[in-house]
Amino acid sequence: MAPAAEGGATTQTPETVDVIVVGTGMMGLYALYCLREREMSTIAFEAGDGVGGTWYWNRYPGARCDMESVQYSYNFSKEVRDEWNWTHRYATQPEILSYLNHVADRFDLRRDIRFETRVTSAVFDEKTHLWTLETDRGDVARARYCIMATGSLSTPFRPDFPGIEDYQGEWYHGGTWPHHEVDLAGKRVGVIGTGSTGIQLTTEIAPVVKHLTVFQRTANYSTPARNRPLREGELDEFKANHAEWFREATYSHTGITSNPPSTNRSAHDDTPEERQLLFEDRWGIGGQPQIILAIYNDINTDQEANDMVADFVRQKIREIVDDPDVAELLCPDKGQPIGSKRPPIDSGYFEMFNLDNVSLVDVRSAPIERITPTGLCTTDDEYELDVIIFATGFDALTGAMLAIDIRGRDGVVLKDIWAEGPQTNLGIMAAGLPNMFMIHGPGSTSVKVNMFIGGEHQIDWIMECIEHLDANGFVCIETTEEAQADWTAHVQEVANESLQPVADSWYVGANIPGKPRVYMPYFGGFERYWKHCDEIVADGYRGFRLSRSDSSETNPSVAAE
Ligand code: NA7
Repeated sequence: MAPAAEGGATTQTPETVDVIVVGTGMMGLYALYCLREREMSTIAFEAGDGVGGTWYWNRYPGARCDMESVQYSYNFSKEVRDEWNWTHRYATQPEILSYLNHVADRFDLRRDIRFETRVTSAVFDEKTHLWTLETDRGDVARARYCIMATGSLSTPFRPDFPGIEDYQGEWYHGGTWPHHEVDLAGKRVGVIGTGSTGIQLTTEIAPVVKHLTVFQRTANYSTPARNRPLREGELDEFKANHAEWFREATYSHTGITSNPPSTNRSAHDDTPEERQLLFEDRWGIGGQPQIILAIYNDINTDQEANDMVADFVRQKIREIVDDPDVAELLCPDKGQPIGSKRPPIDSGYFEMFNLDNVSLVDVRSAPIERITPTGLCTTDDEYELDVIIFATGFDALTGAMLAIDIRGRDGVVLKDIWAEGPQTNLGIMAAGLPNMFMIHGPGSTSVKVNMFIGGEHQIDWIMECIEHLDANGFVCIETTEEAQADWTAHVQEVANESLQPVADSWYVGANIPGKPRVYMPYFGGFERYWKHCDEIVADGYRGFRLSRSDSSETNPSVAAE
């Protein structure tokens, strides 16, 4: 224990390691594994009392992944693949959390992890080229490199409705669901929000609650998950053909393969009758959103093509929901292209509105004003509720990084440089923050690509980069402002070629009051992204400044710019 200085402050010498990893979700764990393989010293800080990140926190009833379990898995270890057997086409949260725990145990990763410890600040020292991180438990640790595996959807957002402190019922947020059993049976439950969380959760709890009131601000295009146990042989076949699958996924836009795949033609190439047949067929197959959203190759870019699919989903909603007024409310507006908000998949969501104990309240026309001691008030009515569940989403992609006081070279403060929206190079580094790497950062493929494939690729890139620096006597890598500006502009350009930025989604930060409206993920596709990353390396880390300890030498490719 370090001696206490006069006045009670400690003069503790911070422990110094090669790399600090922040967060031990899917990618924090993989980063730890890679560092262990390279015999680099490391500490990981984790806010939860267990590993798993998103899958640790989001333990609300019905939580499930909307990507096929076999594809939503690590690729780096054949052993893990061989020994782990997914049970369903789409895995539940507990199953995914068990998988991540299994990986942590298998590679003995826990011994480097400090649980229940949240990083509060990270400050770069230009003289020593070390980052100093502090935590809410008083840890002070230094490292040559930081890997910020802080998650894309890890900062829960709860609207600031007045009155919550006087509410006498129970309230929960999907993203911080308690570990203990929550008994909703026989209760009047209100769920605010109809994103993926709200859709999964309401469908699961509707049969047990006394009454469920769904407070909807924006209707959502949800399509059937048609989840089922994996068929005999299906898993073995996937494992046996993993290499081919991996190649196909790597050369794809999303890092995901779909069966059936896209027709690879325009929606305009088919007659209305042909389209209808195809839509009906895909609706019957169901599954991950691509099954329907990628039927044609212009759904994401051509408003008319998009309308064709959107109209079909609206037609389905009207067929399923008995009450025509409720059906109309559940139909998304024409101005919201399908796929421009994250598309949910469901297991009977629209059917749920035919139950007698379920009602839908439109809080777009009459917004929620306040929480009362016994429920909540909208501008035109009052609702008595025993339980309120906030399924109101997350401060996506930038929230977790901005929650840490990050200060880089020349006193650069991340909050200031991202005040008008995030700026990064490749979504991996931000100017002014040398040796700090982000996983799934804004400007990377992140949430638009299979997050295992995309994240593993980024970590492999970072490992190669650190090896390159160490092997060549460099102590620092930092993106140049110019390269960052170019990449950030490219991210916007690519998004603007599509319908992605049209809706008020968390992709553009529209769900968080006051957040700058900027399309944050990279929508150029995985193949284009990793090829670009490779080219940068092949060009001697083009756009990055590499320096030695006396700052005498910089990357020749930067000097030549
Ligand atoms: P989402 O998709 O951001 O959904 C949040 C929902 O909460 C959405 O329907 C919002 O309506 C609603 N919301 C937010 N604030 C309010 C207020 N003030 N009043 C009423 N309704 C509100 O979060 P999820 O947790 O469902 O899903 C996040 C991702 O996790 C998901 O996309 C998958 O990638 C997995 P809005 O649409 O903004 O009008």
